[in-house]
Amino acid sequence: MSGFGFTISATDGKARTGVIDTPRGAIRTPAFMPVGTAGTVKAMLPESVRATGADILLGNTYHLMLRPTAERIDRLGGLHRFMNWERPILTDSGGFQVMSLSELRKMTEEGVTFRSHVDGSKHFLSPERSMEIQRLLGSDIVMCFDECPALPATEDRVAESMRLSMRWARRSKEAFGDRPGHALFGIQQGGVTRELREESAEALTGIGFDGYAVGGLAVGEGQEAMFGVLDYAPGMLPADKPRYLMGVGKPDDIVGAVQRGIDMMDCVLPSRSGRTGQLFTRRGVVNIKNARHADDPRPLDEHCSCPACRSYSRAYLHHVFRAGEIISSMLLTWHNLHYFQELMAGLRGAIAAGRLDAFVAEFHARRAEGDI
Ligand code: PRF
Ligand code: ZN
Repeated sequence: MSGFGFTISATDGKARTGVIDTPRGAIRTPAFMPVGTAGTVKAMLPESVRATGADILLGNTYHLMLRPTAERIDRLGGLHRFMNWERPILTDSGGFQVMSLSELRKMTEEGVTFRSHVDGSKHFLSPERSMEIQRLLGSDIVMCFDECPALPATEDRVAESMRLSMRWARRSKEAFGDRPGHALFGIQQGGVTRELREESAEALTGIGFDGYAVGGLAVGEGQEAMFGVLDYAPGMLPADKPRYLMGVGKPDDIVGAVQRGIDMMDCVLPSRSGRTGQLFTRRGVVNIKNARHADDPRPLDEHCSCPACRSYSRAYLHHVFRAGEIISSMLLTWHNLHYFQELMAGLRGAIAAGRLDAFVAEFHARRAEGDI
């Protein structure tokens, strides 16, 4: 991956902090990637997303191939120009979204045929087609095409699925080819079974990738089981390459994952919750819809420097949310993304200073106090 480099500047226990250098700019790690599924982080201008501290966004093969199509985005100069975000973009490969969103799926060794959730039209995704779409989009970090088995699943089903994903990883690498300035990440599968995670890690490291994702978690197994896997899974992946935990998570999931050696994460939670009135603060979750905020002149969090907290009262945020005003989604999303990025900055600083344990203890203690 020429043009790419991962430099770890400090470690604390299993946690690491550093920088992924890309031709489109640096990604400070541990990094949180806001989700811009359909070419937008909903309710936010790209410059506002940047102002929250994001270095990289996530985009989705599945959504963009259906609408407006990868070919159209390519003709219009690629996803960065199309959505006005010139910094790095990581794109997910589509397999996971096909499983959760599409209708009438049919999977074979070759790939997946499915019907669009938008208009019912028929489509096909394979490792080769996913690599082509991610190339047309101009993605900086391309993800292998994999399958994430839905839960509940038997261990046999998880093993079979993981082995299919490893064959698809080999085809993804072959189809990706040699693209200077672009990186390809492998995705470990294997559910909550240590032996399967080991087999998957060996297959991926044998192929060789620019980074490695831990997939197949946060799919309903619960935090304890997820942390159980994260106690060993990151250690199976090359220490000198970025490790990305896909689709995680809540603030306490993020903290636990970073403590276990994860460098990158993404989640719809801060943006989606912004639109449903759930706000993340140092003292836990605040539901702005709650009547107790109706007359409250105080900011949501007096220590937060986001626009929602700097210039508006809880009473106002409550009012615009209840009234269904568009500014509600804008302000609440901004606050949540700002909170997540501040958390990442705090984690990076704590790792650099060798005081991650103290940082995590304070993180949990403040949340235990609750909103006041
Ligand atoms: N694979 C891919 N994308 C994903 C996942 C996965 O396993 C997950 C699991 N949490 C989220 N997004 N390709
Ligand atoms: Zn705020």
